[in-house]
Amino acid sequence: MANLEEKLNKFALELFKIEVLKFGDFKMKVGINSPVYFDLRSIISHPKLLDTLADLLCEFSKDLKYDQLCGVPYTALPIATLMSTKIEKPMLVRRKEQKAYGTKKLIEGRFNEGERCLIVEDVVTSGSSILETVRDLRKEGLNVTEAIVVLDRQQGGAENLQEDGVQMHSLFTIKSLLKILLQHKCIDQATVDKVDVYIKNSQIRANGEMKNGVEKPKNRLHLSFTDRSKFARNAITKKLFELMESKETNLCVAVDVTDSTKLLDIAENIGPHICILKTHIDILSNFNVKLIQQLRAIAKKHNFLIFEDRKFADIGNTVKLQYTEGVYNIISWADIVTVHALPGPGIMEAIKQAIESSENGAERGVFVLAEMSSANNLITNAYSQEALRIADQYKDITCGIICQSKELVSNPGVIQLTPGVQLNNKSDDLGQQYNSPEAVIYEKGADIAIVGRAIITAENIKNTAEEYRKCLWAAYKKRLVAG
Ligand code: S5P
Repeated sequence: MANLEEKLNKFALELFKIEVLKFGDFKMKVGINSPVYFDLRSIISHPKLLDTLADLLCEFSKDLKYDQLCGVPYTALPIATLMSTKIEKPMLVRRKEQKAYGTKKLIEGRFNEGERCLIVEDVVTSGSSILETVRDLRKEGLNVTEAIVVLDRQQGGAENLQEDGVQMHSLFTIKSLLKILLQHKCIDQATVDKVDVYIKNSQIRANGEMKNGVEKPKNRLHLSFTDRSKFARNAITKKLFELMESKETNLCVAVDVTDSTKLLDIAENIGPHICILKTHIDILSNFNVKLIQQLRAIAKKHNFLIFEDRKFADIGNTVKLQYTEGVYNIISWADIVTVHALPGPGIMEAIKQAIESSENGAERGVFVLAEMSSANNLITNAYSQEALRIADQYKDITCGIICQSKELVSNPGVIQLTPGVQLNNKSDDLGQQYNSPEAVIYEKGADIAIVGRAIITAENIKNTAEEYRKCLWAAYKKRLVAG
């Protein structure tokens, strides 16, 4: 019978064959890029291998003393299940989200206080996922001191777990795994060297901070717009960052008026105080092409961008036509437009193709709506995350994200815009919800505040725009200092 080491060698080669290990440049949960990625999720498509893995883990943990098993969701759940049936020990499941109804239990399965629970996990980087599970289990009175994992990426996870009283046992370390692959000529020495350097430079604390080497990218909330312009991923975003800093304004005014003359009049008055003028061009009752020429001339004179808040939300082909055709011919004059992610990536592809084939190619971009300001809107957290993913996929055309919470935007090259801003009111009578300029920048993380009626219905529009500009800019400065 083969000994454990031989079995592990064989298993490592099987994992390589089914591409559980990938080499390249991968974005990790903790925020630094890795030259190697270990993705065990696909093992459920290889039942024989899954079974072998469970056998290996059972053999590997045979001397550990425990009463219950608990797999960290999701990848380790089927692994823990198999182990549980093989060794006939009961298993617990920790929910990722607490149930909103019924028992509101976080831990499923029967247990007694004080029982010892062994954690099962696929891969450990900082150890934070295991620690989340450990905390919930301990809250219920379980005794958790040991974890068994398939791969230790050797980035500080073992030490972080140790600090919290959890000892980690791993089938493979990244180094032992690469050694096997090198011996069998699956990878070359250069790859091993690259991973070695990466491991040395990317030791992580449980809270995600780096211990040494490469620093985590600085939080965008504490970087100036000038510094952030260096992270801009397209020409229009860079231009916007630069004009914000040079004009000292992070104010976008929503000029929701129905008369063209009024629109131009307001544009002229607020021009010196804004970085963006936002239109809903279809609410004008007397739209004409001349208006567009005049509006663009004012934008040029006062150096602001025009943003048509079209909120495209149809299939790609229709959106392409809506963007490039019809009486409004939006692409010909709007620097930026808004896009809902609801229809999926096709909508971004449509806009991208339209931009690429237009004369102004490099000077057009989109804001993606990831959250809305209206009460009881139907956007869920999962939807917002998917919207961000799609926006990221189309970084060449994405300038920013329209949302209500700072957590959604982390990349310093992406601008957060937040509407629902007023000093005097908390809401309107159609579901709009307001926050103060200070709160929107400082607490909600907006880089640009979108202000509508608070300014355009004011008695003195010019002065009010100036007041909001000052207030918003001061909040931005305060946020910088706070970092
Ligand atoms: O979630 C959103 C997204 C947008 S773009 N909530 C919003 O209110 N908006 C827009 O911001 C809305 O279409 C309007 O033009 C502006 C807010 O106007 P206000 O008058 O309520 O400040």
